[in-house]
Amino acid sequence: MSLKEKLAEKIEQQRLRTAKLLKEYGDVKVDEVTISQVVGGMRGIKSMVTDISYLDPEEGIRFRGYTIPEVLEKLPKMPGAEMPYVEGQFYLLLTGEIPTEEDVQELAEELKKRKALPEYVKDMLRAMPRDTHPMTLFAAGIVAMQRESKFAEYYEAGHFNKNTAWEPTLEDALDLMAKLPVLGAYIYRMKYRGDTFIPSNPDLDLGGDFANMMGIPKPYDDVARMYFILHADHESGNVSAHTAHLVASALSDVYYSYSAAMGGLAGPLHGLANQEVLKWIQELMKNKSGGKVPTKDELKKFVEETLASGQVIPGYGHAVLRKTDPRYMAQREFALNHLKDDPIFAVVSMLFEVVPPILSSLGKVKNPWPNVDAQSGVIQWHYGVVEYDFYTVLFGIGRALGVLANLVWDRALGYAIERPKSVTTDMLEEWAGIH
Ligand code: FAM
Repeated sequence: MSLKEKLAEKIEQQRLRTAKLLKEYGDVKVDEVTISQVVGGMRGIKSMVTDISYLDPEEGIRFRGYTIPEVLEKLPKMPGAEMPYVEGQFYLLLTGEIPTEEDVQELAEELKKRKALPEYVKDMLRAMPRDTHPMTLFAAGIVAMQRESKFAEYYEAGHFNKNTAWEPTLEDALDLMAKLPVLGAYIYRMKYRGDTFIPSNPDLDLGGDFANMMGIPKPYDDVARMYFILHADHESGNVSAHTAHLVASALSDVYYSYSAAMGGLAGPLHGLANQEVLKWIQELMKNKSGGKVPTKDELKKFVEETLASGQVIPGYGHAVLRKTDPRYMAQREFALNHLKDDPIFAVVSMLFEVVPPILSSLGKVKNPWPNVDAQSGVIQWHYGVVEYDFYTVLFGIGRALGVLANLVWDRALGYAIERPKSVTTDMLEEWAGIH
């Protein structure tokens, strides 16, 4: 069964579930909302629905019900690879099923046909000042390709219909997913490697071809596969996923939606933490331990100094998670195999011992354990991707897997345009009994 046929079958079943909930149980209460949630970024309010991933505070992310160790174990791998095909993760997120090797090959072939980056995108990128931030180039490249949108064409032609709108959206999602690694690598080589574009190799899988276009030898292909799979999705309420969903709810196509999402991912509170970790460790090694791996006591002192100066320890803590992020553990396992002699990884490992007891002793930190970002920048640095600014682009390529799967389902289930209600401060004061 092709991916499209499989999706059509799943969508039909899911529509019945959603229709029943709406028709028979539409008045059932899901949550209550407090003033601190309304003022405080809507934190924790249950007000969105997605089946692509769910973040359990104790277990971490589950992709379509599977934990990270399960995903890494169950998804098909190519012979000789340590990490599964990225295409397999996309198939899982789209359909909810672990693909067979044949399913993966079919999707990989589909993506290969679609990966050519239009020449006008390259021309546009080259016309922009070379010191433009790579995320700006990335978002601009995505929105520039909006003219390719099959959904926009279908809508313009007056074909819009709630039953079929997911089909051109799937076409757009496949097109964009195929092109993002090419766009990312193009930006990297243009900006940081003297404008030496490496063409895509049509025989390679998504992760393998990304490593090829970046110009980085093995095992960077596995690093790319791991990075994209682990960053694929983190529920729908985070800034990038939510932005894409919101923009798409106006029936904007995936190009408009995903480029807007990248504006959110570029923000310091969202996509930048991995570079903060690296900067912080390198500052420690430069200023405190003469360029060498510090002793445990030196490290403890540095952690305490950072806290005393009012800064947070980057890479530690999480808004929802309450244990070590399984994405950290998966990357740590890889690093234990491949980065054993890397001095920065030695510090990362030592921090894993030193930081949690110190943060716990503060008594206010809800999660003293490391998050995904405590590890990912270090691995990129090890393989020569030393340009911090580029790390968010990598995140943006990976995050598309989940966000684009969500956008296909948004259309399939006919989710409404988002329009939460805002209130005034006077009203809050009145409800609080202040007036
Ligand atoms: N170091 C020092 N203090 C910390 C801390 C850390 N790593 N994590 C939390 N705290 C403090 C926090 O600042 C707050 O203090 P105040 O009450 O004085 O303001 C207190 O502990 C309670 O915070 P919380 O409820 O445990 O965490 P939040 O939900 O408010 O914030 C984070 C979550 C991720 C923003 C926070 O843990 C943090 O700033 N961590 C360091 C930066 C980081 O690693 N960000 C990446 C997050 C990553 F998962 C991602 O989204 N990419």
